[in-house]
Amino acid sequence: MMEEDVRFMRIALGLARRGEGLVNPNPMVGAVVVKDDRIIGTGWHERFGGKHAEVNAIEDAKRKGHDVKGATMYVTLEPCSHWGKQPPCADRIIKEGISRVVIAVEDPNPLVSGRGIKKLRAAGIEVEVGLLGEEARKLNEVFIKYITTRIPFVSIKLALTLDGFIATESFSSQWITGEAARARVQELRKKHMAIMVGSGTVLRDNPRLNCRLDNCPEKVKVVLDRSGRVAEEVRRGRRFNLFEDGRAIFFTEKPEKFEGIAEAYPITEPEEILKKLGELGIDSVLIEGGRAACGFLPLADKFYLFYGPKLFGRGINPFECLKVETAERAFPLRIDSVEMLGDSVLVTAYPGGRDV
Ligand code: AOF
Ligand code: ZN
Repeated sequence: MMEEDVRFMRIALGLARRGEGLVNPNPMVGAVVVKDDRIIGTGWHERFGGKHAEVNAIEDAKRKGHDVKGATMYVTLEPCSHWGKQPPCADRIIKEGISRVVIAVEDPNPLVSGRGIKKLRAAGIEVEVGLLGEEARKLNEVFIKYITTRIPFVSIKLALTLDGFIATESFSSQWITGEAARARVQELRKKHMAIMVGSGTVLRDNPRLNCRLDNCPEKVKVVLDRSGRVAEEVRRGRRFNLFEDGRAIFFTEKPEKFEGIAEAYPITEPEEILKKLGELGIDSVLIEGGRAACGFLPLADKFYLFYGPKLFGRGINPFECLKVETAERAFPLRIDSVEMLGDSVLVTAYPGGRDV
């Protein structure tokens, strides 16, 4: 039976992933209802505020004419016990007469955190927790950080030459990585609610900072613009692509310059900027601005380093601010995966010495 359990939970994890980028700041959740070793219903949390995975799976089974009484449910996150935008899933599972629930990971939401499991057990349901827990935790690394700290999950994305430069000394940086790598960046933008860059990137490249995949929600574009140079350019009549969709937020020493132009907050320390974004309901930030990334290094949760097949020999090193003097003081990383993307390589890493 154990092998079967793993198989069904994997399917539930695959379903959960379909909600990526569409449910933030909620978790991605998938559920499978099984009876007599056959899947009779599947569901996932499809959009923020929408029905939860368990309810979608139960309703799917019923729509197909199945009786869920006595069935087993595989769900990637502990069923909720509280009233939010949706009613408590634990109550619905009990009411439907499901007799066994296999859960990948406990819900870290302080409003739930074990109460859903308790409720199910108190109703006589057999509950198992922890199957593929590591995968489930990784899938919801953004949700887990944000719901427990109210600080957004911070990813740093960089496109580098193999010798570690993001641009030449004259800031030319086009086409370091290939098409496949750039397509992956779109997926990363989908996963994160906000995209952050420095004003230098905006003034030089005039990026859209949007997500061009199907069904991708509009992004919050965060710009660090100490002296308000973007506002000055706007007043001179220059148009910036990042204003075309979504929401733009500037952190600046001169918020007054942005009056009538964009939402702006006083620039502070990186910690304070993240705290502010958390207060604004943003659960995740993808830092794309090469040099803007350095100040956020100690706060980063994940690194996406794309290496293109080029050498510059000299240029802009995005990690220059580290100024490491001796090898033992290096900024430590733990490599999670390495992928070939066309002619480029993606190294995904976490800060060293810290578990996900
Ligand atoms: C589940 N199944 O599919 C999801 C859960 O405002 P609400 O009602 O949507 O509740 C959101 C909270 O519920 C969220 O923070 C998390 O704790 C849990 N999400 N729970 O049982 C689901 N999406
Ligand atoms: Zn729920």
